[in-house]
Amino acid sequence: MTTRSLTVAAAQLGPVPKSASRPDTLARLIKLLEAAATEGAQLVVFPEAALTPFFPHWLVDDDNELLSYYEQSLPSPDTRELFDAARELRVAFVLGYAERTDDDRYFNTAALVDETGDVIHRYRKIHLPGFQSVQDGAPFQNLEKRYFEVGDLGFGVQSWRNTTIGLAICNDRRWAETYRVLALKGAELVCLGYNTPASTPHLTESNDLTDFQNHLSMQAGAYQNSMWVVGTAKAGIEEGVAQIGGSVIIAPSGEIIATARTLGDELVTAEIDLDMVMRYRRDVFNFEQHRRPEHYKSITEPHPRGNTR
Ligand code: ING
Repeated sequence: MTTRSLTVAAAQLGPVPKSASRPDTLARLIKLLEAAATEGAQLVVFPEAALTPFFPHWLVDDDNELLSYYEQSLPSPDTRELFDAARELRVAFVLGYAERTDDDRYFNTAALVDETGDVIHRYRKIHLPGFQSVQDGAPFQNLEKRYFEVGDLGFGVQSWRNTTIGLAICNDRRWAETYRVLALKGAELVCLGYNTPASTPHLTESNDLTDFQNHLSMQAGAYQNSMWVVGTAKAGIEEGVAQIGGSVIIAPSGEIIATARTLGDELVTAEIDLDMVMRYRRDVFNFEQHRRPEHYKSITEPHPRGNTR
């Protein structure tokens, strides 16, 4: 029996400066897409906020500037060329971008676009880190709670070719529920992008562990849910904020099978065996045979002694 293999690529981006025009940035994405197609990739995963600088890192007090960071449709005139290139190359892709809906709601969104250029699935980021208001004295901000609403689509999955894909975005990858909900819905491959500062002003204790905790989160999620995970960074120093790279392709075993080595535009490609998902779900994380949610009692019941002594 032939194994179900798929060639995937993490298309890591270096910084996208405020000074870059959309066509300039789109040209970088198209170049990565073409390189991925040359390497036989069938699915390319771009980072979170791939089309713009990660603008939650500062207070945008000019409304026109703020609105300029959102896409009102996908494809939009600014992204049409990427969709055309994908259709010509017959490569599917995941694109992270800031979404403005027709009724003026704002989300941190990722879209799955198939090899014909159709948007077949969309996810809106649920775990928004950071703050609603400016943190005085901080060298940079995280104002995602100011610029985005909490995603209202839940964690959905999408059948594509002979597999099932789930999407997540950045901070979602740190939460166990992200992977578990997607796995319970049948996802075999989770695609996510991230913009992660190498050091975060209000998280000083973990700042030496940023790279470790980046991979730890995704490796744990992949292993504990028997899923492939592709995590793609927007890396490098973007508008003064040093962001980590470390884009990866992680197997259901939890092993990192490919990783980025630079902080710039870099393609990380691998052929993955989708049937490894089924083997781990048969032998180790067999939810039906071994998982006992009915015995966990209510997960909201506080411990009688309370969880802080
Ligand atoms: N960025 C960061 C992330 O979750 C962060 C915020 C950094 C949270 C370090 C915790 C620790 O990777 C986004 N955009 O979510």
